[in-house]
Amino acid sequence: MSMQRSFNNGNAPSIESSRIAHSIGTALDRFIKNNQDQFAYASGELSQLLRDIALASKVVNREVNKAGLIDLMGAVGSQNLAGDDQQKLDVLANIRFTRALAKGGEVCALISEESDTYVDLNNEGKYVIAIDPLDGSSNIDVNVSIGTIFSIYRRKSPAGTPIQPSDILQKGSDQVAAGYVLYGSSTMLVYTTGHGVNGFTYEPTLGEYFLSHPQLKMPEDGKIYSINEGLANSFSAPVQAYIQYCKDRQYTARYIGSLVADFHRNMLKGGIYIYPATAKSPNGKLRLMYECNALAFVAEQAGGSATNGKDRILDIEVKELHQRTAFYVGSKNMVEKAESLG
Ligand code: AFP
Repeated sequence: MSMQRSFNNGNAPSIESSRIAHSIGTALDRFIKNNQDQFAYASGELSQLLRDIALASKVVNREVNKAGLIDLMGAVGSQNLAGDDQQKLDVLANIRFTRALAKGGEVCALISEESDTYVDLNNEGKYVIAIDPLDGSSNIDVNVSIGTIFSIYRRKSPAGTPIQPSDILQKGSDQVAAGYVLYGSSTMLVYTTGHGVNGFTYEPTLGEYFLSHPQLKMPEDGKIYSINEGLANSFSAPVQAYIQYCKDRQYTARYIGSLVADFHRNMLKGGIYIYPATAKSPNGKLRLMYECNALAFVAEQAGGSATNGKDRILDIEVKELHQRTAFYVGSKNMVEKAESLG
């Protein structure tokens, strides 16, 4: 068959090329380039920053995939500020992302779960990033899905001047982009720049992310609830009432203990993830700056909702880097129902 026939350039072909070779979709690089003019400050730096994150995630993905083979499982023997045992892969992922962002030069300050204070990168950089380099680390050693979560802000002070608290402690509603990487049965990068949510699946033999989930929408309702029910005795009465509400309707309980994985499933299928205040964590367990804000932005952009059980997550004032919050995120109607019992 001639090239002309198979690619439909001339007369109508009898066999379409798409039936012989499935289209593999738009590569992430091309997608970012094609959509660059959507950004308020379209100078190309935010595009480059997204590429840096994608590149670092590919390196982390490689390491996650061979963790069992090269002694990357297990704890380092230290704890991060939140008191969690640091795993080798936590530390490694933090190094990979920090290095990639430092090299890129677009970021002036990095806030990470793994660092007590923010890290100065390039003072000329126009962006601030908050990142959980490897979330769900208790799942590393047992080959269960884990993720990376990131939020990107534009700095408020002029580039080249000393970084101010107002550059660092920005509200979720100030995010210019946010997303996550899910290291699961396949690896996906999902992000938003405030113009909907797009998901890209990693093709390891080509070493590239391809658009697989354009303009993701979260179902308005769902039948999946994700909560650590083992802690139920210390949940407030309204949270217990909502769990009972789910049970009365025979909803499905699904809880991985990796926020990214639970969130991603609920976004695709319709569901709610709740991590409420508990006796052990009276302000909630999850971190506002590098876990909740990013997913709240993605959720809202996909038509979902994210609150602390009362207030919108993106409106919460940030007072400290490692601030915790209760987190209700998922299908709009489910979050509303859970809140209505409060
Ligand atoms: P780690 O990264 O320390 O494992 O924390 C994971 C996490 O922040 C989030 O991804 C999970 O949904 C949640 O904590 C699990 O917490 P519980 O183990 O208390 O249910």
